[in-house]
Amino acid sequence: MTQASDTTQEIISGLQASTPSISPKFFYDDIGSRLFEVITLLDEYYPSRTEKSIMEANSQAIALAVGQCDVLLDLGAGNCAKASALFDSIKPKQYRALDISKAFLESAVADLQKRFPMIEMQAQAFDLIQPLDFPDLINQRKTFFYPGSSIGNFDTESAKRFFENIAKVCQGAGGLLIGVDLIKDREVLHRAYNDSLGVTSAFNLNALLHINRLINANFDVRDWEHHAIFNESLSRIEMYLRAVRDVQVSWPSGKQSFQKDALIHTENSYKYTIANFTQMLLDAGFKSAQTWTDSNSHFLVCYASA
Ligand code: AVI
Repeated sequence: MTQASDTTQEIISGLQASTPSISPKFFYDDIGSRLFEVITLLDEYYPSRTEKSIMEANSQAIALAVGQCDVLLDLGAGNCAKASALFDSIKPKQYRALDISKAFLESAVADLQKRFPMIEMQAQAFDLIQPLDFPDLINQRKTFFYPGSSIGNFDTESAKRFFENIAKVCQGAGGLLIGVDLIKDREVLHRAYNDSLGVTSAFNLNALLHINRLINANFDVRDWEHHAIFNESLSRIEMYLRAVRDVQVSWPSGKQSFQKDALIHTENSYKYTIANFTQMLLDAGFKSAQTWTDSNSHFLVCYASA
């Protein structure tokens, strides 16, 4: 099966499932990536700036925990800004940026290479659903970097499997530097995913425009509204698109009806406690975990040693 038809099949199966869903990876077309950048600037969306401030305030302690860094592997590197902010303290010999979009990554890495000519750099196209396998880095002490609470978009079983794989690839040396969002007052959480400017709403609705292009469908964003709630029992924000009227959507090989108020699930964003997050890392095979947080305990930065 070709890549294109795999994607088409994945989207159609999601739309036709008994609980319709769209994978959160379809948020990130050109517009979606920019909307996400705007989200990170919003007052209500505290995770990005809080993580940055924790990293800055504890840069020396983090560098000490990481120790020697032969290779910094930046999982979901984007514009590489978060990793490059660590270069002066962690001093990696090699930097490998991994992300789905290689073209975007290559230009970010090329710019970075000019600023840090001493660090050997590579851009590698990589989807995190692929097995983590770096045969060319065997015997190098690896530091994996996974900031931004992207781990929150995995369910807890997948997160644990992901940690097990990283611990295994580390071969008893190096580790994982990760940022994760913490459980907090539900109003604060609610506002972060229901901002007053409606940027998160636009980000969510834009997935439909992306899907239209990918499978040649005819979603009309005016038929849908953003819906985000905190599910306390599962410790996660759940994002949905809700039909504001009866809707029929079609694409070349099929169609799907949605009744008024029907939901399409678009994202989960799990929130952790410090204790259950560090326990998950230890259960996955890491030897120890050091943590840093902000004065409100809104966000956690953690280094798990392999
Ligand atoms: C990328 N990810 C960690 C963000 C989050 O908070 O789960 C995506 C996001 N969705 C809505 N706002 C931000």
